Amino acid sequence: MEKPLSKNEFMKAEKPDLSGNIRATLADPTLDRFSGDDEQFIKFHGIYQQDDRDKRKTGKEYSVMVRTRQTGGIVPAAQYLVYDHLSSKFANGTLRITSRQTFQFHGVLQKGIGPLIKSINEALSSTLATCGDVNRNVTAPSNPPMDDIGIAVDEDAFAITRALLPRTTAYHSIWVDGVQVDLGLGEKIAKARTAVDQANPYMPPPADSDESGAPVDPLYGKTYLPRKFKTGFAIPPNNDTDIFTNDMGFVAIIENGKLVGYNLLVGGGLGTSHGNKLTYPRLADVIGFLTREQVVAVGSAVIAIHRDWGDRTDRKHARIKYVLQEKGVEWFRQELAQRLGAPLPAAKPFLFKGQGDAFGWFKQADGLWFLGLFVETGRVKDQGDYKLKTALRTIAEKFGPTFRLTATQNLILSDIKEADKAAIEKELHSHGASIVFNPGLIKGRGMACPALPTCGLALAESERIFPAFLAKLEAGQAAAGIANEELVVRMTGCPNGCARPYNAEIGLVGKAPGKYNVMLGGNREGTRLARTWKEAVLADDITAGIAELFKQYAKERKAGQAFGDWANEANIWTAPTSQG
Ligand code: SRM
Ligand code: SF4
Repeated sequence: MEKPLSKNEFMKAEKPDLSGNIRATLADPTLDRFSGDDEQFIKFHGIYQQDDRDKRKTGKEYSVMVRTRQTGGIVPAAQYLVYDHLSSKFANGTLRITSRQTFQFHGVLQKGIGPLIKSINEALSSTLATCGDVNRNVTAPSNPPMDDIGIAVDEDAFAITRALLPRTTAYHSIWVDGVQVDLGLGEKIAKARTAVDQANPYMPPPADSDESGAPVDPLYGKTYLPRKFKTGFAIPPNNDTDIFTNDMGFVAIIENGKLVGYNLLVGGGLGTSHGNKLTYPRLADVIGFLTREQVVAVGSAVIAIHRDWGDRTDRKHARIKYVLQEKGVEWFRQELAQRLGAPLPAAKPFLFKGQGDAFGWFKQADGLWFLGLFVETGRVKDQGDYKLKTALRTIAEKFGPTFRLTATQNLILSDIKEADKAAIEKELHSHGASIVFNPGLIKGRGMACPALPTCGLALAESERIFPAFLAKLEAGQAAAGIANEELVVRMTGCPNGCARPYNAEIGLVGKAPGKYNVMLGGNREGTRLARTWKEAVLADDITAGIAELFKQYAKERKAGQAFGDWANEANIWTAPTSQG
């Protein structure tokens, strides 16, 4: 018997413009939340309904999280200043850099959503399709282009971003035209709608129309994709975007100093559910080679394969990684060839040598400078004497650098004049943020997802306990005589994998309050999955257990061998292991 389609499929088919009842809910001042199908529709608009989980005992306090779109993590200073202002006015006062190079606003109340999203659009960004069954934010190397190659990769990332945006007009009609507020943001943002649309790199091209004149999305059709879809770009040897974990990846191929095209990767994805064997983390397969001119056509064809072949009956099993795994790479190559009219040539050789961000000052190719900054768990905030948010606002106002969000939740300030370097450093030091320059190689490589109190899916803490957890691991390293050696540690509050623990050297995956599955054996290059070493362990027991492993590693390792590479081969696996 054929399995029935999932509920979301009916919902999308009924309202293909994705408008739901959002307008009516916003217009009703008595409502403090979205309900029914709208909880799903708002995701396509970049909004997640949440409640403060610390307060559940006394009743639910609703708010939303809003996610922006920033291809390659690029945020001009003027846009950053608008975000800074909005985060204080409409959100919880913080800005959260995500593991896919975007910003999230948390704790936005119902009446603030309209002005917030309208302002984001007027600041020349968007929240359209940063969530939902569509292509999400496109990641790309966050270091400023050092040459023509970096510039070309950024251009291609923006080209595919626009091509894969859904063409619904409901988004702009609800949030941009439909919200009537004077935000008093002065000249920092363009006001005229047409000028904004023309200047906004995230404005989707117009939709097609059907026989009745109703708008139709030429790529996504009426029911969009079976599930979310993620695209990234990487320039070897640095795998800073963790390219193998994306549904679709473009790996730059450079010959004689020139970008000749990309290798196409398809079928990565990390989300799993505890106890559901149909779900597992998977790294992408290398499919073939394409030229720059083919990026949009090939990217659209891959999306169309997910659209047509992804599982629309079980949302837990609906990502394109399952199509690759179950139908095979050869099947995928042939399906793609059929859609493109010819097969892609064989992939070209490439090699990743590491990932992670560099901290401190670096000279750009154009003679200007960029500054890599550590942002603990991606949270830009003022807390006590640590006032990173104020420092960044002052720097943006005085020096106007381009902000670049990294896929490890850190920040780069770029396009800085030599003469401004000392003043920028002073600004950060005087706001108690000296750590941003030199976090060490364990904090600087680490990542944790938001988890509690905002994430409705969290089973355990993550962001809030991560700094203390890393401090204990650092103490374990010191006791083993390997202080401050590079180590990729990532933690999530549930098995969805938002901070990508499944290919870390040490990955912690929330299983229950206070307990985590411990994954070991991923590598620094991000090209190997970790395996479950122990299940449902208390956080304190994990640090004690790993401290013992550090001692064993210090004794046994070969020259230059990383912890993850050692763990993958060492005699430490007591039980049959699984991935996820
Ligand atoms: Fe994620 C759902 C946060 C990157 C896999 N993710 C969520 C939600 C929206 C929870 C929800 O559905 O109610 C989380 C919001 C928490 C909060 O309070 O902010 C959330 N995900 C995040 C972020 C903010 C984590 C971070 O530490 O930065 C990242 C935002 C990225 C962005 O800007 O677009 C984020 N999520 C990821 C990644 C990593 C990546 O893409 O590189 C993954 C693993 C890769 C993958 O997609 O397989 C990831 N998130 C998930 C999943 C599991 C999907 C699956 O296939 O099973 C969910 C749950 C779902 O979709 O049902 C999820
Ligand atoms: Fe929430 Fe789980 Fe993602 Fe963490 S990994 S943000 S707990 S969905």
